[in-house]
Amino acid sequence: MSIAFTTPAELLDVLAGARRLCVFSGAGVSAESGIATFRQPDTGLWSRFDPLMLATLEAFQRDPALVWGWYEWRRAAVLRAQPNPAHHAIAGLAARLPQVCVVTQNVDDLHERAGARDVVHLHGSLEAARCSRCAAPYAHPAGIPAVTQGGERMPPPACAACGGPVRPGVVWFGESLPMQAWARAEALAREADVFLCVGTSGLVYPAASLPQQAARAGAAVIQVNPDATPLDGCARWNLRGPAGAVMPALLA
Ligand code: BJW
Ligand code: ZN
Repeated sequence: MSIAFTTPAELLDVLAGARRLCVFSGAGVSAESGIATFRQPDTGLWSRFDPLMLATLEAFQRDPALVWGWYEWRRAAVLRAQPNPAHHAIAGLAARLPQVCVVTQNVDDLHERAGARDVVHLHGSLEAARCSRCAAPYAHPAGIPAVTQGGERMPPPACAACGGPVRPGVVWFGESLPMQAWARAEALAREADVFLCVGTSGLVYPAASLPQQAARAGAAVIQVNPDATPLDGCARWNLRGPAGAVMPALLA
């Protein structure tokens, strides 16, 4: 069932009665904070940048300064951004329901900054850089990196332990998801009675299999997205609108 905007009473009842709610989020949740999504025409990162040049291990090995500079540019944007009403509404759900977990594909920390306490990062984090050789964690210096545009080169720092090049702590195409995070996400999807997908195109696997897994295990799947996605079919409700407006309405 697709609706224009008013929240159906039955949906509000299902949400209010949720015992185990899993929120599954994507880049659309942070769009209203000014963080670019990936696949939207014109504004999406992949409409301006080639993922094969930036978001694979081969790209990093070929041109580490290009890749490191691009991720520092994106980290600077996140440091300047603030959580929006969607992040706040998601964090607010925890005060009303017995168990709320957020499984996010986002590499920003806006869920946490809005107050969400249980956040699983499937695709890593911009703040979790590590050595590409020995995996030692790297702590970014405080402050906002001085990269003003995507495409500006910046050599990656050298690892303090082994001298190897430090890499962004994100999951690139062809890489496995962090094992513990993925195991937890699958368990949360299977155990959820309500599974809420917010702002994801549902195109990137294996993350995109979670709504299907949840639906098959009996969860009521709700989707919030201004556009149609491949997840529409497994959602009991498709709420078409921006997360910053729809999510607060779900708590009203
Ligand atoms: C709003 C809104 C508003 C806008 N409010 N909504 C099975 C089938 C086919 C392919 C594969 C497969 N299994 C694996 C693959 C390969 C690949 C893959 O899935 N490719 C597909 C693209 C075809 N997957 C992988 O490589 C994964 N690894 C893996 O499978 O390992 C095993 C393996 C090893 C070796 C070989 C093969 C397999 C890893 C995937 C890692 C994804 N990494 C990225 C980059 C992370 C780092 C970075 O940030 O740079 O993660 S790609 C990018 O996409 C990022 C995102 O987390 C991810 C998902 O995107 P998301 O969040 O859905 O954003 P968008 O832009 O796509 O959508 C935004 C949505 O928001 C839209 O719907 C808008 O309408 C909506 N929206 N404003 C609400 N205000
Ligand atoms: Zn090292």
